[in-house]
Amino acid sequence: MMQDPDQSATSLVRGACPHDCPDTCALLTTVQNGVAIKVQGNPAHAHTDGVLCTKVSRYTERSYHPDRILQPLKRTGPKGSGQFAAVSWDEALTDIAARLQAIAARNPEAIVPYSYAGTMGLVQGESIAARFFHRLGASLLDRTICASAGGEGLVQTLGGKVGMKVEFFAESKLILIWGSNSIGSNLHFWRYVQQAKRDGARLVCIDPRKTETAEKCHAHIALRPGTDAALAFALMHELVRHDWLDHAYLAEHTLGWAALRARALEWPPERAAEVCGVPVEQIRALAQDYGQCFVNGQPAAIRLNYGMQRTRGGGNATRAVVSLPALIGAWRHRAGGVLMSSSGQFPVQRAALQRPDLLAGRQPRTVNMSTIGDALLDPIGPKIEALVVYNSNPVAVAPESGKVVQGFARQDLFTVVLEHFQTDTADYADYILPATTQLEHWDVHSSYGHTDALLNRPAIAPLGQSKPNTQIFRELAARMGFTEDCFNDSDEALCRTAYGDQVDFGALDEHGFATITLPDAPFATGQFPTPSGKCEFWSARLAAQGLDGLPDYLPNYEGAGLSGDYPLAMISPPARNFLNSSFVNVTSLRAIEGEPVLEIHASDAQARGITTGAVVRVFNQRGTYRCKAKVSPRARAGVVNGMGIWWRKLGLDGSNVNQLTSQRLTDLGRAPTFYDCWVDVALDTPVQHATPGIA
Ligand SMILES: Nc1nc2c(c(=O)[nH]1)N[C@H]1C(S)=C(S)[C@@H](COP(=O)(O)OP(=O)(O)OC[C@H]3O[C@@H](n4cnc5c(=O)[nH]c(N)nc54)[C@H](O)[C@@H]3O)O[C@H]1N2
Ligand SMILES: Nc1nc2c(c(=O)[nH]1)N[C@H]1C(S)=C(S)[C@@H](COP(=O)(O)OP(=O)(O)OC[C@H]3O[C@@H](n4cnc5c(=O)[nH]c(N)nc54)[C@H](O)[C@@H]3O)O[C@H]1N2
Ligand code: SF4
Ligand SMILES: [Mo]
Repeated sequence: MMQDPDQSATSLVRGACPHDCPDTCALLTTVQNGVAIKVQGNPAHAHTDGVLCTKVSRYTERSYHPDRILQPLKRTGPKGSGQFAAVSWDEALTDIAARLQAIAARNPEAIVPYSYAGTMGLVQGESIAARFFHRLGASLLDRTICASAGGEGLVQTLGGKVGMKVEFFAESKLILIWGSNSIGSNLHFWRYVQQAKRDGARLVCIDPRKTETAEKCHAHIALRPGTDAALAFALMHELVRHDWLDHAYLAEHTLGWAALRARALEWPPERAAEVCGVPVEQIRALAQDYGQCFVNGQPAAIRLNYGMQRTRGGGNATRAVVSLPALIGAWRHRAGGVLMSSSGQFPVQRAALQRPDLLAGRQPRTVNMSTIGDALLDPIGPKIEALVVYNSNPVAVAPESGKVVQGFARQDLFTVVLEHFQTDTADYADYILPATTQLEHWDVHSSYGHTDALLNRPAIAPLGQSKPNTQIFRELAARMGFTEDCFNDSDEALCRTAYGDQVDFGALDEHGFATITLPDAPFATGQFPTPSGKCEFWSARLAAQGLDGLPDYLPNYEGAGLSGDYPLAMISPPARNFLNSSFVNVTSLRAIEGEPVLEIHASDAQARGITTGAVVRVFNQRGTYRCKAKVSPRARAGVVNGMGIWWRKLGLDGSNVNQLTSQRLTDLGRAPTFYDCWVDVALDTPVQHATPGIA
């Protein structure tokens, strides 16, 4: 903590942004007389550069929100009605422990933890919580809802969630921004892109939606959702045909080139143009740009993001795209290669934090969070009798909400939700337990968009009766009779455990961040963390599972152009002023987003008599969702964009886009296929707002 020189009651506290965002900014919170009055970016941290996004600049508005849950609540009305009464911590924890104990006595696997990245903190995420569920022998959770298709693609091809260092994009001469709306979702990366652009770099955006990022690039390839692998193969085809290939790099540092080459030759640009729904000239031009970087010895970089892996073939598409840099030897240069996630660069001591040894030989079943609707209604294995939800809002964010809601509404399900707010999920809880925010607790953070570790110190005391997740699970453990010493570890001690001696805690403590030591060009001479040490175009590990050892193009399950009842493809990418479903209840941010909106191309709108501002029904076999139409050049023909994950209860009709998404899983990584979704749209008569006071 830095005190003002005049020793007034004002202080600046160093922290880290906890949100699920690749930027992981370093924060400086101004505290006056115990009250946080301002949250700013830490200018000493290079990636943050003193700048925060609009959402987190208003952080105090979220933490001191009048709707913050500040005491334990017990349900008094029917599930979903949102009726609760305040109870004491003692009453809540005693009752919860008794309920869980009764279930565990029959079968601990009937208890399921449900959590994701509401906070990315390693301590308030899976530390004491994981110890608690391991000790209990509860079901394990497969945390697949965001990134596991792409993650698996990365692991199979490059060997881990590894890639270029983000700062070197500033020196690239060609940047492909692929499946990412960087200005909306990765703002600090965009600063490096602007630097490169000033120095003459060419920028190409590959995205079905004409985003604010696409508008600022030199070229935009608005392909159909889920067709990225076809585009990648056509690029390879052109690289082969023109011999824009780094033969030495291919020979020394890759595995399976002959086979990949043969597959690429099946993809002339004309074929890909047909599949992707883009002009063939665009594909040729992109191949030319990429190939010329090789010819001229200039660095070419790809910023791949998770937006392109939320369709059936997302894992394979990732494998195809992350194979590209090896063809032209882009990895030889520190400003060349690809970055999808940097999270694998951090030496996180997971076993020490999460203590899987507490399972003591038990092997509980694993429940996939992405199919929680089906798991609650029609379980594989023992029926789910209790859910403990923290750091997530599944009723809003999980696919096929109709089934998720039906599952959460089960009378015989006991649900505990640790939260800041009464979210859509909390409405279905038996108990809501008030959790602290990042301003009120300790944590330590990795990043998936840069390679600095960060420390978060509490800036203020917990508001009301709220407690950190860790403390809630400590107290629950005590009531369950778990006496292991590890439940007594303090949050500060857990912060030290997170990286053990792999990161200098003194540096973290002094500056609030510490850079992980890594080579500038990690794969300049191969040394991929794969079994072979090479970039694995062909994966023996996948082949051993009976899967295709090579990447391939797998068409979507659903979507425009496929035969069936629903003629439009729908994607539902993030809204700039929300963070998944977080911040939807912050009035000033919701005011910027306005209302839930469906962007639709003029031709698709005209065919349906739809104009901007009209209330429309968006529907398919899974359900109907009402929102406002916006006829917009941001939408390509045949694809509609349902923007943002609104809280269901703050939407027009008490639902959101996930009413329409399916529980089908991706090819690799068991992940959801949010953007592999067909729908139709029709004009609707205006409806009243479901919730009073939401104008
Ligand atoms: N402001 C804001 N920032 C966020 C988030 C947020 O909700 N709001 N969410 C955070 C989270 S959880 C994550 S995982 C990260 C990354 O989250 P991502 O989901 O990668 O989000 P975006 O960077 O917006 O990129 C998604 C882009 O992919 C495009 N897209 C959709 N389908 C396809 C496809 O098939 N192919 C291609 N090429 N593009 C496609 C969409 O139109 C969109 O512009 O962002 C994080 N940052
Ligand atoms: N249709 C569609 N659906 C999507 C996506 C999409 O693009 N389209 N994106 C998907 C992606 S990429 C992701 S990552 C998921 C995200 O889904 P979630 O991980 O569920 O993210 P959020 O919706 O932000 O909800 C996080 C919740 O955690 C709470 N929280 C934050 N900090 C703490 C804490 O310290 N303690 C406790 N107890 N609670 C805390 C917040 O108040 C918030 O309600 O959604 C997925 N769903
Ligand atoms: S949400 Fe992202 S951009 Fe905004 S402050 Fe947090 S890390 Fe930075
Ligand atoms: Mo995500």
